[in-house]
Amino acid sequence: MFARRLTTLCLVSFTALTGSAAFAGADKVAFPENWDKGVLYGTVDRHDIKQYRELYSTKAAVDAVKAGKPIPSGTVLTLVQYKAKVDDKGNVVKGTDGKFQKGDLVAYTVMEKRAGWGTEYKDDIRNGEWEYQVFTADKKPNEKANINGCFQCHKPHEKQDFVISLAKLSGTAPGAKPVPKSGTVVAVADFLFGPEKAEAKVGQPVTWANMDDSPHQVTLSGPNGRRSGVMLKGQTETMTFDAPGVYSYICGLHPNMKGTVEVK
Ligand code: HEC
Ligand SMILES: [Cu+2]
Repeated sequence: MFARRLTTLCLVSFTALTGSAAFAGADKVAFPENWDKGVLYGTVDRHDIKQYRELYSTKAAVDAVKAGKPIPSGTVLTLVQYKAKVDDKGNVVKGTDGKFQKGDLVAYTVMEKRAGWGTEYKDDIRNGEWEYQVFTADKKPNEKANINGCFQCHKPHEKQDFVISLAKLSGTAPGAKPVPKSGTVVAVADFLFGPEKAEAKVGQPVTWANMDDSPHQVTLSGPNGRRSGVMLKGQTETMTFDAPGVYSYICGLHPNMKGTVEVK
């Protein structure tokens, strides 16, 4: 009890000292008791972290997005994380449909939008009217969760109201851009860039093509890291390089996905 109070005090004074945004807003998000009564609008096989995920939305949000309207106040999106089933060697066991299978429930990550929320955040971090929270398998808020990280990773998706899986929610995956006839092609499949070390010529296009159900986003390393658009399944993104060198990049959505392009 005492230790706990001490931690809280430390947190408070740390925040006061650094002046950084507090994420007390997470407390506004209650455990979504009826998450499984909502709409299951997508599942994700996360090859990178061996998880199976289910995405649930309140029905009003699905109806609004399908009708081309903004996501309404009161929307709750619940991403339920499960361990993927693995064999005794730790390899994922796929079902007859080729997809991951549900193992133990790991956590619930939740985002909730309400009119008037978010005003206390600075523009460089604010995610509109959304707040984020993580709940453990026994439905308690996870006090160790990095809520700042939620805001940072979802922030670049401002154009789609910070919802990364919006295309799944609306049931539309917009048409792919054609792959240029010249240049280098890198396939993105099972959370890997292939080839991981690609080669290209100065000024020639390098095209990434996403085969995964999960979205990916090429993000060049370095201070001014150029970002491609977010690629949904079947979509491509193209970049050209004006100077020779070895360019390393990661996926902006799954930072443990890495690749390089050697430009000659
Ligand atoms: C490294 C980037 C990253 C971070 C950090 C992150 N997310 Fe996400 N989030 C994603 C991606 C990518 C998806 C799309 C589904 C998938 O691939 O699992 C997603 C999807 C979601 C969704 C489903 C709705 C949507 O936007 O598609 C919720 C809810 C969510 N995240 C909550 C959180 C919470 C809460 C946190 C903080 C604890 C968090 N996220 C941190 C990348 C991130
Ligand atoms: Cu990715």
